[in-house]
Amino acid sequence: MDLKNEADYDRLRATQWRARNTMSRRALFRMSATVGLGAAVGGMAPRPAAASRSAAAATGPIVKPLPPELFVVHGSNAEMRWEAMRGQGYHTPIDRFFVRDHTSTPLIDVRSWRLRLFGSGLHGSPTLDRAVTFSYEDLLGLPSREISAFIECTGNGRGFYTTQQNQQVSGTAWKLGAVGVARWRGVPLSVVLERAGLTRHAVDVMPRGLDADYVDAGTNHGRVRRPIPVAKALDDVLLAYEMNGRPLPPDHGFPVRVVVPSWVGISSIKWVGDIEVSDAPLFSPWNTQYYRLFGPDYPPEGSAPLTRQVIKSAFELPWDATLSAGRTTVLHGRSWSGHGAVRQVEVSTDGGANWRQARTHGPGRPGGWLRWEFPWHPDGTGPHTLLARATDTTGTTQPDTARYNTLGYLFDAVVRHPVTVS
Ligand SMILES: Nc1nc2c(c(=O)[nH]1)N[C@H]1C(S)=C(S)[C@@H](COP(=O)(O)O)O[C@H]1N2
Ligand SMILES: [Mo]
Repeated sequence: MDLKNEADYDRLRATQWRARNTMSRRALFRMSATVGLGAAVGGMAPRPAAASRSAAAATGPIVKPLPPELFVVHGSNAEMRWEAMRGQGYHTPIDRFFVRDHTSTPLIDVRSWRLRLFGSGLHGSPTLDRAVTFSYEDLLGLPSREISAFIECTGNGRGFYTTQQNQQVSGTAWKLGAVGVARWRGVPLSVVLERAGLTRHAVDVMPRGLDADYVDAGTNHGRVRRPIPVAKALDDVLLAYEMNGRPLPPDHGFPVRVVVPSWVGISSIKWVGDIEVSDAPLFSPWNTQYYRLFGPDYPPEGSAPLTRQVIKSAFELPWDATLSAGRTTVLHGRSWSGHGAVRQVEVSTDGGANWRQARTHGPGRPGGWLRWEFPWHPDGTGPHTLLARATDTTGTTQPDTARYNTLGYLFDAVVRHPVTVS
């Protein structure tokens, strides 16, 4: 079986998931209990019935329902349909937030869950067996912060390398729906690092998930983990336990996930179990063989490990939408960048020949997105191509083509969105 082939990979995962489900009744019960406890501790109304219902209905690696009007499922991943953001507020509701699982969503018992910090960058906790530990209640008792931030898969837009640029890339062929903006509440990672005894010599911090080992092409890479530099860790990284005002849902990292604003989605480790803090650089497959740029334009070991997401725009429209002729339709969309707030968006309704500025809703926010609209009166029936092109505060504008890399990361080019006027 070729595990680099997505279909093979997905079949294997489906088999593994079915095997797991035959023994999952106790896990489901545990989860309904844990969500109850989490909610009680967090001072919110418990939702155990809803949680066990959605878990019982799950037929794949993802726990929450994935109705086809909201999601396109790619194996263990689920992409949001952009038309599902039409009429929504600033944030992406949980019921339509994309999910990217390397294996499958684990159901974690919050009563026995502990966060463990260890490593040469801490005073007196060199190894995992001498780790500083925090329970869920410990974290809830620490100073908290709430931020709005997007989480976006580094491969978001990957499918357009092939469909727009005629280039072969490997990985999930996402359109633009592997992104969402949520309100995240939790403890700043800096607070936990200070309490754990951070030294002045620490350079890297590596959170690791509690989901299953990731096996790719017959190689077991161990549990999902990726280092972040201590400067970023101390800046704006959150250990989040709430999403949009509720306890984190299982698929998004319950009980606690890392949120690394503006950075590649892989940095935001879900179901975090331990964090290694080191006085020397750390490595994992996720900052060496994945999440670097490879290909003819790059050195053999790849680019430097990826950090910030690039600039993108999306219309809140179905792919191949049908629009009515003879009247004005207001087109809506959102643009975002990991390098700074979006400051301007232009739209073309004629395949890129003419561009006009979209009307934007308030100023852009770093780490978030900017909503915009554009009234359009189509001048004829038939197929049309809509384009949106954003510029951020660094002066970067979306290019016509994205720079090729074999793993199809960081697609930033203007997307050609087909519609039919009839
Ligand atoms: N433990 C763990 N963390 C993880 C992942 C994972 O599979 N396991 N996937 C990563 C990737 S690649 C992305 S894009 C985001 C997706 O977050 P979401 O599923 O909440 O949208 O989580 C990241 N954190
Ligand atoms: Mo991702």
